[in-house]
Amino acid sequence: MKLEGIELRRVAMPLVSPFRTSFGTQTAKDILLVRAVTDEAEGWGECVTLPDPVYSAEYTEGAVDMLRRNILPALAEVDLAGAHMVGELLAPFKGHRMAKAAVEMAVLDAELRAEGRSFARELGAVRTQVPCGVSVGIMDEIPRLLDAVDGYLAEGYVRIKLKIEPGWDIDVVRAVRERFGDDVGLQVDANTAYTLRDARHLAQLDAFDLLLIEQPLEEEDILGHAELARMLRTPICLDESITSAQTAAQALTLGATSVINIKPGRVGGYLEARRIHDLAAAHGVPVWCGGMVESGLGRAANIALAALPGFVLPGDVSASDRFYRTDLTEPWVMRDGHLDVPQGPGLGVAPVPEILDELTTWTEWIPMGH
Ligand code: SMG
Ligand code: MG
Repeated sequence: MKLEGIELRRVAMPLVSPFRTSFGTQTAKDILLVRAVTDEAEGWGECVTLPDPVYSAEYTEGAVDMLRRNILPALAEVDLAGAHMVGELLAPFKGHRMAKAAVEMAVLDAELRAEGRSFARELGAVRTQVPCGVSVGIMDEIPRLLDAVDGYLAEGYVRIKLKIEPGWDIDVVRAVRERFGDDVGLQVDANTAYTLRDARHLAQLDAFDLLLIEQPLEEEDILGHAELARMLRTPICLDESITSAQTAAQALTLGATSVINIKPGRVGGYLEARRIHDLAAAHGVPVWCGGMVESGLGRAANIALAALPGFVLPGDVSASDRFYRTDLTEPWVMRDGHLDVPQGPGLGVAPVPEILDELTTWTEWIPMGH
């Protein structure tokens, strides 16, 4: 396989409704796509950065700069035999895992399409369908949230995740339990909004039999999470803190997390995501697939990943219409609370050309010949 060039492309995708988390409100996505063109096939990668460094240190303009300045020049220098080489080639550059992950995904897609193999097969999927969870944003008032949850349950989502922050937590969870009962799979995500001083407050969540509480404390506070874990019955699940298989191993050893949210972008790609899955499986620790409001491209790869055996909890893997009226690809449609794992070569889906053209705001072609 010979990499001929990489196209960077940004697409503007309006959200069906504002999505509010403890770090801000999103009303549209400005998605950075990476298209890898090889002599045999082309492949798509999706960068999951946000415009500002509010979820993690990365941000979209920074990713574009990194790709131009370091990542793509490093790949242009070698004969790239496949996606397995990308991580090692980029290891000299610290961090920037979302930018690295996007390129690795594009190269992997091109490679798999050329060979006629799917992401699911390559990663080790054991299921043909995955159950769908949905992440529900912070709202102005509880009745509106209850309506939203009601709608998602009616659509068939098998698990609800509530975004929380100080002032929007215990009462909200109580209201959801009172209205929808104890059988609904329910979990919460704080996106680092609390400190250890909130431990007794957060312990009130123990009354509601939640599947887990996601990332209550700061990204770097592994020991704080370990201490909090000893004070709560609700399992702690790290998201932001887990940036690699190495940090995952440390967090598990220290007792900071008993469940892991795996997001390929956050950890540098689907291959590192699989390593974390394998590590967690060896520890008997459940994992689930997180989401970053991906288009149909990133969603396809996430569905394939979520079909691995250790993904025993429903992920933030929802249908296209959870966020988008028009997706870049054919829409992902949920049936009976599940999505079908794509089986075609590579991602098994590609952007619809007319939709892609219409939503594109910028492109840049970077030749790779050497
Ligand atoms: O893609 O369904 C999705 C979003 C899931 O809540 C979600 N993601 O911290 O887990 C998380 C958040 C980060 C999203 S901000 C883009
Ligand atoms: Mg999270």
